[in-house]
Amino acid sequence: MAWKKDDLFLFLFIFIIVSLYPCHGNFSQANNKQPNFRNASSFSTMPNSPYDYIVVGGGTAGCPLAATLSKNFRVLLLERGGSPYGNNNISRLENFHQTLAYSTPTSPVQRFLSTDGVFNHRARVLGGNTCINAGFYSRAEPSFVRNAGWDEVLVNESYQWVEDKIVFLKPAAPWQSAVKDGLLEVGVTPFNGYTYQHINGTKFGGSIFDNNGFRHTAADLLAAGNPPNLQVFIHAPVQKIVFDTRGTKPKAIGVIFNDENGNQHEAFIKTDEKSEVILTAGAIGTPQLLLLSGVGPKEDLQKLNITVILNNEHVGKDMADNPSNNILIITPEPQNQTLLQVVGITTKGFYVETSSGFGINNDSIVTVKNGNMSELKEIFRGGTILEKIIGPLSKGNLSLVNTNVTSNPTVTFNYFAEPEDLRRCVAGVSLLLEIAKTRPVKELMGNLSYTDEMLLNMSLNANINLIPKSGNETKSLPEFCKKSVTTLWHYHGGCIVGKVVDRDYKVIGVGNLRVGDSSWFDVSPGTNPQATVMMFGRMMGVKMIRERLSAG
Ligand SMILES: Cc1cc2nc3c(=O)[nH]c(=O)nc-3n(C[C@H](O)[C@H](O)[C@H](O)COP(=O)(O)OP(=O)(O)OC[C@H]3O[C@@H](n4cnc5c(N)ncnc54)[C@H](O)[C@@H]3O)c2cc1C
Ligand SMILES: *[C@@H]1O[C@H](CO)[C@@H](O)[C@H](O)[C@H]1NC(C)=O
Ligand SMILES: *[C@@H]1O[C@H](CO)[C@@H](O)[C@H](O)[C@H]1NC(C)=O
Ligand SMILES: *[C@@H]1O[C@H](CO)[C@@H](O)[C@H](O)[C@H]1NC(C)=O
Ligand SMILES: *[C@@H]1O[C@H](CO)[C@@H](O)[C@H](O)[C@H]1NC(C)=O
Ligand SMILES: *[C@@H]1O[C@H](CO)[C@@H](O)[C@H](O)[C@H]1NC(C)=O
Ligand SMILES: *[C@@H]1O[C@H](CO)[C@@H](O)[C@H](O)[C@H]1NC(C)=O
Ligand SMILES: *[C@@H]1O[C@H](CO)[C@@H](O)[C@H](O)[C@H]1NC(C)=O
Ligand SMILES: *[C@@H]1O[C@H](CO)[C@@H](O)[C@H](O)[C@H]1NC(C)=O
Ligand SMILES: *[C@@H]1O[C@H](CO)[C@@H](O)[C@H](O)[C@H]1NC(C)=O
Ligand SMILES: *[C@@H]1O[C@H](CO)[C@@H](O)[C@H](O)[C@H]1NC(C)=O
Ligand SMILES: *[C@@H]1O[C@H](CO)[C@@H](O)[C@H](O)[C@H]1NC(C)=O
Ligand SMILES: *[C@H]1O[C@H](CO)[C@@H](O)[C@H](O)[C@H]1NC(C)=O
Repeated sequence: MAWKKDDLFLFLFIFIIVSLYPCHGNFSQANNKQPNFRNASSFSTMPNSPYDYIVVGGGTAGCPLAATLSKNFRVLLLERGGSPYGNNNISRLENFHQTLAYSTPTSPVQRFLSTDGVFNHRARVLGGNTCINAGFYSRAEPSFVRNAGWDEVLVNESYQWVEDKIVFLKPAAPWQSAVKDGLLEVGVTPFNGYTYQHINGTKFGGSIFDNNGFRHTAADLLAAGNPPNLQVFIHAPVQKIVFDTRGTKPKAIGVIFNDENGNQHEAFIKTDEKSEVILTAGAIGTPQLLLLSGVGPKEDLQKLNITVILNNEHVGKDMADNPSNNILIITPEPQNQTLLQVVGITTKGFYVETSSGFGINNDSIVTVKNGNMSELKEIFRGGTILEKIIGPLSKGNLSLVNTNVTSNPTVTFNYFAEPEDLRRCVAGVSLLLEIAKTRPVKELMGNLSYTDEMLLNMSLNANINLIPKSGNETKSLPEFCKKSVTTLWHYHGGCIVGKVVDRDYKVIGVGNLRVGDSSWFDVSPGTNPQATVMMFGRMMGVKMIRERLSAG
């Protein structure tokens, strides 16, 4: 369509202009340098001397971690997916929904269905979920940092390191401002303006989409690495971790990975005490890889004939995903597309966010309908206001279906198993219904007007999941919560601190192996986690360098 071409043109035009001038303010990263990486098959032609660190998974945490460690050490980063560069499905904000709906064996999005009956997605591309997510950026609540026992100064510096490179505070769109006013009207106060900080009340947060709707990703952070020390390979799915089991405890010594032609390679770390394999394959990929490598519940591993390296029943347990429920606001006119910009940080155990105008063309409507995907929900004029509960307290688990790393494991989240989670959802949906009645939101609806029951009913019909309905969902908010639940994709867990990893995120009972991603979280940090996941990658790298240098 012509408007898309014009849009691209405008973008290229601005890109060129910005590239020619020194960088200022919110446009400063539009000329990000593309980092160096190669296809995995070329690994065999590289000088194959051992590494100080092998980082598995070039995602949200893996990229900043590898870049940081490469300053002082020799680092290998292996990512199963391809390049995000030059792919407008990833780079353009307006393609967010279509890209999520498009899942093939090699696409940047890998769809999965949890046993709860809720469709979900994981990334398979350099940059990880920052290449397919909704871009919203907001720091963790101060108590998360305190509970983790982190050095606050280093935490602040590490957030700042990320923000300087790929985060933008862009002016709020009209839809987002209307919902902001609605939030203030129902008492989610004070208004805290534009900020990355987590403060009770209503605020506009940051985004990894810049003012032109162009996505910046964790892959861009690799450009901050030290090239002679940093080797990055794409299309490099790691099959398993290699252990030396001769000593008193098993030690990780390397990894086996495939290349894009299906050929197998091995890479090793140095044989000193300090070198490590670090898993940053995400909350699905990291526990999966531990299990495939023989670290996990003995009985489950033996059923698949996996040699047990370490029996630990907690690997893959405590999987969680914050349940999210929404209402749809239908408007007489189509709305411009916006993804999350405003957030209500309530004191009642939930957050409120909103998006609008889903930019879906007729072709993709057909695609989505034929594929009967969850994304069907977003075909209408208007927007959606959602609540997501804090935590959650409900936990599930993950287990292997076979020994092929390409297969999605079976994942269960047990949404609302804990009554407190359900209570928070009911409070959240009640507030959404109140927001829908505020003047600024009613103005968006023009002459249209809806009862609570109509709003709940529209949401139930639009949010496609495979959970059986009972027919009484619009009469009971707990039923509504359980039956219309969706994901905001903040799934985490599987390698919990104190159970699978220690407080330095080293795998308990195994040497030279660490976890560096959202799989160690027991709650999801902040209103949305990506800020803290990237910050953590940077912070852990700095900490590891400092510790090694001070140890001499
Ligand atoms: C659709 C969507 C929307 C979201 N919206 C937001 C938002 O607006 N704001 C926000 O803060 N958060 C959002 N999130 C959540 C956030 O993006 C994730 O929590 C975060 O990115 C997870 O980071 P991670 O490093 O744990 O995993 P990932 O970023 O997934 O990184 C894991 C990487 O490891 C790779 N990998 C996996 N297995 C292997 C293997 N065996 N070998 C080699 N590589 C492997 C994967 O391909 C991937 O690149 C969203 C997530 C999704 C999916
Ligand atoms: C970016 O834009 C926001 C919103 O207009 C503004 O408040 C902020 O000061 C800008 N940041 C910079 C560094 O110019
Ligand atoms: C982008 O997504 C569309 C489906 O929405 C797909 O047909 C197309 O091949 C994708 N392009 C790339 C470069 O992956
Ligand atoms: C870190 O940043 C937060 C938010 O700006 C601030 O409240 C806190 O005092 C900072 N901590 C340190 C140690 O600088
Ligand atoms: C890298 O591998 C991918 C996937 O097989 C392929 O499409 C691409 O052409 C390869 N690139 C190079 C430079 O060989
Ligand atoms: C495990 O090995 C046994 C004996 O070789 C075999 O009978 C069984 O089918 C194997 N199971 C799996 C899941 O491969
Ligand atoms: C959509 O954006 C255009 C261009 O910025 C603006 O003119 C128009 O008023 C917006 N429409 C709505 C419904 O906000
Ligand atoms: C924010 O709200 C929480 C309750 O959700 C409360 O515990 C906390 O003290 C509040 N923080 C501030 C700074 O008021
Ligand atoms: C979608 O299709 C309908 C009817 O087939 C047509 O009226 C409408 O203009 C199309 N919209 C777009 C954005 O192409
Ligand atoms: C996972 O949890 C479900 C439901 O709580 C339970 O039925 C199942 O046995 C668990 N699976 C594993 C491998 O622990
Ligand atoms: C793993 O699964 C993929 C995708 O289904 C398939 O192409 C590959 O051959 C499988 N590998 C093994 C070793 O079975
Ligand atoms: C709604 O229906 C479900 C399933 O039939 C039942 O378990 C639940 O108690 C009902 N709730 C109400 C409020 O009637
Ligand atoms: C659509 O969903 C149904 C379950 O509701 C499933 O049986 C069917 O295979 C799905 N079709 C496609 C194309 O995904």
